[in-house]
Amino acid sequence: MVIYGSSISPYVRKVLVALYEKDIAFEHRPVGFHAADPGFQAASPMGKIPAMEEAGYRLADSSAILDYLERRHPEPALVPEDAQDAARARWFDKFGECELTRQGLVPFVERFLKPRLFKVEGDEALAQRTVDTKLPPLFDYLETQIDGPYLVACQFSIADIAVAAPFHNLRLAKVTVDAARWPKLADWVTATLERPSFAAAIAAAKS
Ligand SMILES: N[C@@H](CCC(=O)N[C@@H](CS)C(=O)NCC(=O)O)C(=O)O
Repeated sequence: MVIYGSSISPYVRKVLVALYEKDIAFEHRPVGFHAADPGFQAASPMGKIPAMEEAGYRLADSSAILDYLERRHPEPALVPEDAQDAARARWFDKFGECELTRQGLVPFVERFLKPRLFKVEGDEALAQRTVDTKLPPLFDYLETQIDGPYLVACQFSIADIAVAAPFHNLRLAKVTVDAARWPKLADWVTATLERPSFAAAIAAAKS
């Protein structure tokens, strides 16, 4: 299996974490979005990362890839068995993408990506405004949802993967979770990003 996409992307990180959790062998091609690589272009119609290819089967989108991995390699399960828990895990996958990553990428792009990668000045006012006004309501919500080591049921799942993934980008943007204001969230983020699967995915981005 070939996985396309730099793991600096939270969406690529989701896929790498699932692969490590399930102990699936893969070849990683850490291309950027819209890369010229023909294999990547064939796998990702919109040029977004991540994408994958396995024996001629091509797929883009982190959630779609996670679904594929779950069906092909059911153990250990990353989607709970119970119908309500499974749907709730999917909700957190959506929340992770549509709310948290969408907002979290703003300070990441302005403070990290633009100056470090694109060598242009970021919009610090926009970054700070997002940190001050857009992220706190999302952190408030998560604080009410955490009651133990995992977001859903008694197992590590796609919910934990999708919600924790953007927090590494937030760290790179010097955004931390204030433990005095969001104690459960702060602990959960620390513990989840320390899992071996997340540590390996984060190390892949550094190299
Ligand atoms: N829904 C997609 C989102 C992927 C995505 O937006 N990736 C970003 C990188 S973090 C990208 O490729 N952006 C390029 C673009 O939007 O054209 C997924 O979950 O994989």
